[in-house]
Amino acid sequence: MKKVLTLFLTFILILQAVFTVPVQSAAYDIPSNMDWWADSHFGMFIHLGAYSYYGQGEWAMSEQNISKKEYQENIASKFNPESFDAKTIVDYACKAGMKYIVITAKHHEGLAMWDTQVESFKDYTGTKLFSLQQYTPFGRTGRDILMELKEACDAAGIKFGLYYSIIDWNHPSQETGTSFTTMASMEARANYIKDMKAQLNELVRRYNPSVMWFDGDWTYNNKEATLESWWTEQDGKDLYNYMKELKPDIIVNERVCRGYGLGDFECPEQRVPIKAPSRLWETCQTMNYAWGYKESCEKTYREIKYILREFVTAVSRGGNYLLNIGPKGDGTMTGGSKKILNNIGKWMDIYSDSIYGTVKSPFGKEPGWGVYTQKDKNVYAHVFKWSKNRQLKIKCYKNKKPSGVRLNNSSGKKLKFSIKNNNIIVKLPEKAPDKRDTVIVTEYKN
Ligand code: H79
Repeated sequence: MKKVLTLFLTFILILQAVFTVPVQSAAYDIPSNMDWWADSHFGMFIHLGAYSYYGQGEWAMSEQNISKKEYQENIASKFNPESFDAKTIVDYACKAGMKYIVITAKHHEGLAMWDTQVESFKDYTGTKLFSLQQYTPFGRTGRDILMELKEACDAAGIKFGLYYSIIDWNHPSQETGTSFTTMASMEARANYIKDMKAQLNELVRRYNPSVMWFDGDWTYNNKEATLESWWTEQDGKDLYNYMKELKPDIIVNERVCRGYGLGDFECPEQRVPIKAPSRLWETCQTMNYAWGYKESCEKTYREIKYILREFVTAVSRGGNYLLNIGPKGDGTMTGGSKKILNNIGKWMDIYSDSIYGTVKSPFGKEPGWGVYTQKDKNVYAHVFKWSKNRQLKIKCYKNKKPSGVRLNNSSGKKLKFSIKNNNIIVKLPEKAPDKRDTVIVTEYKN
C-alpha cells in the first residue's frame, strides 16, 4: 500500500513539473535594489558642461585638437549656466513620464560640475581647481546645480543619478593626442585612480545618487596596464566594489570596464539590441544626434514617432530607455527637447500603464505591426502599423483565450475578437486612436 502511495505521489509531482509554466517571462530574479529601476523603464539623461557653452558637442576638445590651455582659457572659463532651472527640467521629465535623471557630474573634458576639493584636478597652470565653482564666472553665484537638481528630483519623487567619465582630457596625468588619453607615467596612473575615487567619494557623500553611470572606460584591456591602455578589468572590478562600499544599494552600469559582464546593467549606446541581453539593460539615446549642446544639431531633431517607438521597443525587449537632453550653455533647455518631452508625455498620460512595471514580450517573435509588453495577466499590443482591413492578429498568451480585449486608452472600448489557431483576431476601429502607437490590451483571467 505504501509503495502504491509513493508511486502515486511521484506521478503527481512529475505532472506538476511538466505543467508548471513560469508566470513571469523575466529570465532571472531582479536584485531588490534595482526593482524601482527595472519597473520604471524610462529616464532622462542630461549632458551639461563647458562644452555646452562652446556648442559643438562634448567631443569638441578631442575632435578639434584643442589644447588644455586653449580649452580652459577660452571655453571652460566662460561657461556660465546662470539660467539653469532644476525645477523646470524636473517638471519636463515628470510630465514625460520619466522616473529618474542622470546628469553629467564630469564628462571627458574633466570639468567637475561640483565644488571638488581633490587637489590634483587643477588647470594647466597648477593654480586653480578645474570645477564649475572654482574655474568659471558661475562660481561667484555660490550655486550648486547638481544639488538643485537632486533636491528637485527628491521633491518630485523621482531618482537622481550621476555620470562620471574615467578618462579626463584636462587632468595633468593625461595627454590627449589620440581620441582617448595616455598616462604620463605609471605613478601618475596610480595617483589619478586614487584621486578619481576621492572625487567619487565626494559625489556619493554629497548627493547620495541612486545611479552611478560611468563612461570613458575606453583605454581598457584585461591584462596589465600600459600608458595607453591604462584602465584594466581589475580596475573596473575595484571601482565597482568601491562604489558598493560607499553606498550598498547604488546602481552602477557596466562601464566600470565594459565587455566583461561587470556592473549591474548593460548599456548599449544609441542602439536597441534585437536580441535582448540576458541581464538588465538600458539604451541611451539622443533626440537629435547630439549629447552635449551642438548648435548644428538643433535642426535635426528626430521625429517623435520614431523616438516613441524606439522607447516602446526597448521596453518590449526588457530594457530601459534613457533619453538625453543637451541644455544650452546658459543652462536652459532647447525648444526641440521641450517639444519632444511634451509629446511623449501626452502619450504616456494615456498609455503609461503598458510601460511601468512591465516585463519583456512573452512571445519570441515580434509581429510585423509592432511590439508587445506584459504585466501580470495583461499582454499589451503596441500597434505601430494600423491594418487597412481592420483586423489585427495577436498571439494567445500561453495558448489561452483572453477574457477581454480593449483599447488601452481612457475610452477602454471593448473590441470584438475571435480565436483562430491560437491567435486572437481583433476587429479594429477604422482609424488608429494614436498613429504612432495605439495600445490594445488583452486580459486573461487565469
Ligand atoms: O556621453 C556620451 C558620449 O560622449 C559618450 N557616451 C555618451 C553617453 C561617448 N564616449 N565615447 N563615445 C561615446 C563613442 C566615441 C566615438 C568616437 Fe568619435 C568616434 C570618438 C571619436 C571617434 C564620435 C565621433 C565622437 C567623436 C567623433
